[in-house]
Amino acid sequence: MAACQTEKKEINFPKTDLASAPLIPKPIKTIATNSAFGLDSATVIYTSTIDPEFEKVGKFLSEKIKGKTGLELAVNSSLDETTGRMIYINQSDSTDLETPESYQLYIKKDSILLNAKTAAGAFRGIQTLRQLIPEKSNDTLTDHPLWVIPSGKIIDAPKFVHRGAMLDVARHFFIMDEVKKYMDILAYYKFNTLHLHLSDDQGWRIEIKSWPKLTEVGGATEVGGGKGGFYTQEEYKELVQYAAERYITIIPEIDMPGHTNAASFSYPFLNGNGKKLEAYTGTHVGFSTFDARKDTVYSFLDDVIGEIAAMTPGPYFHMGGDESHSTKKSDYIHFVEKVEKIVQKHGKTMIGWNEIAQAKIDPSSIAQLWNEPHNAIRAAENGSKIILSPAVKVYLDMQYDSLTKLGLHWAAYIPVDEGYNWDPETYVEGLPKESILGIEAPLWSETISNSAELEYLAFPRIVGVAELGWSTSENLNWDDYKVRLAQQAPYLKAMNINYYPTELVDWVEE
Ligand code: TNX
Repeated sequence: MAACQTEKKEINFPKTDLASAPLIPKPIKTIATNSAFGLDSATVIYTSTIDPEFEKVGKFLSEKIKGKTGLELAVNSSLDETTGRMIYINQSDSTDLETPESYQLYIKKDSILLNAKTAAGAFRGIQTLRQLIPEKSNDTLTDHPLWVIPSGKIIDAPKFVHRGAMLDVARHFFIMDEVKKYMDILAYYKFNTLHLHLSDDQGWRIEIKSWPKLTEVGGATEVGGGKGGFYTQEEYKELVQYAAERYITIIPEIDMPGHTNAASFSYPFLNGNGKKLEAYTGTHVGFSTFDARKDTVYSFLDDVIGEIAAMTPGPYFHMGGDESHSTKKSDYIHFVEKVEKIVQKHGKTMIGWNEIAQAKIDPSSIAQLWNEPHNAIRAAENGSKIILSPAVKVYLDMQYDSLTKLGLHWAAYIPVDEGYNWDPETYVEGLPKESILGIEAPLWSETISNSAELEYLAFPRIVGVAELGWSTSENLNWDDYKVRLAQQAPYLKAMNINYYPTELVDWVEE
């Protein structure tokens, strides 16, 4: 590492207050020291180099700083940089860093030190730093533009290990760039999981080489009669890679035994409802089912799950399992237990919607609560972890109110404050805190088909979900949050995010 010295000329910063910076999610602890770090073209970034991932995090930061300010900051430059201030991203073994995603940020006049145990922790930490860089530079303090970052100390760690968003690419297909854009913003707010709902009655969206008609036939439809679409295996791998660069895990979901019309329409032997198959482009649920008593259905699923598992480095495979209203209960239970074995055989942990708790699932399998607390509690009693996605609070496809155009309202209207004003740790009575893996916000796509529509429903509510998943219960407070949310407007606008400008928030104009 090159030696770094203070810039000769002292800058007289106006008094700053790190503690009132509009950070989302709110860190555990922030201590302001009322001075500032001046980010400018002479600033350099250094990182620990033992784990090469740290250097990648440094490069990611450099790129984002360039995008926001135009500054091009060198990362681990071998030149002897003696004039600039330094941002150092350090791999630390400090026992204060309790989780892999914990980080500490020390901002002083001449240096910024980011400590993390893992590159994932460093990555979460640089999001905080990005949020602290003002949109505009200050041109009056010195003879060149300076971005003033308030000084102080931030100690931070996530509340939940699982902080997710789900995107339904089955009802309407979303192209790669749309999914990537969503991931960019998720990363900025410290999400670590993207669950892709890859199949449903209206479409099958992932290429399976051993069963090509799934996409040739099942991929060609969507709600409303549009042309649908699908990801080739190469494209899916690209999404997985894009996610990994943001320390986001992709969870692939193939929904079954219900929600399977597109699959059965492609390969009719799968069908278990005895009815004539047609392509489906409406929005009803609960009419389709696989045949849970046919061996060939399980050989098919072995291929499908095997191919998807092989392309998915993350530990999970989601088998859906919701709303199988046309499957006999005994068949449903048999099916879930069979599929769980296949998922495990391919080295993955199974996740399913809360209905799977009716079966005798392995304690390692995970139940995702959406509508039946009793099934979540039952799964937890069996030793399973629970992902919280209660429809009345975090379904991003619910309308904000009766006047907002996009979305549904079968569960509730969810205004921005109501989506924020609940405590995931105490929400489900009788569910012990230790059983909660985390929180996830699903976005079903019956009424949306492009980024602008996706964003209108997701933003700003998903930003609140980020805070619910990360920040301690004591730090959750709507009045405090809404002031910070208002200050996200310049970022959301810069990212060209079509957010819903709720009147509950006094949005900052810039
Ligand atoms: C329920 S939530 C569903 C989805 C729909 C959604 C619409 C769940 C596990 N199933 O199939 O798209 O409602 O809000």
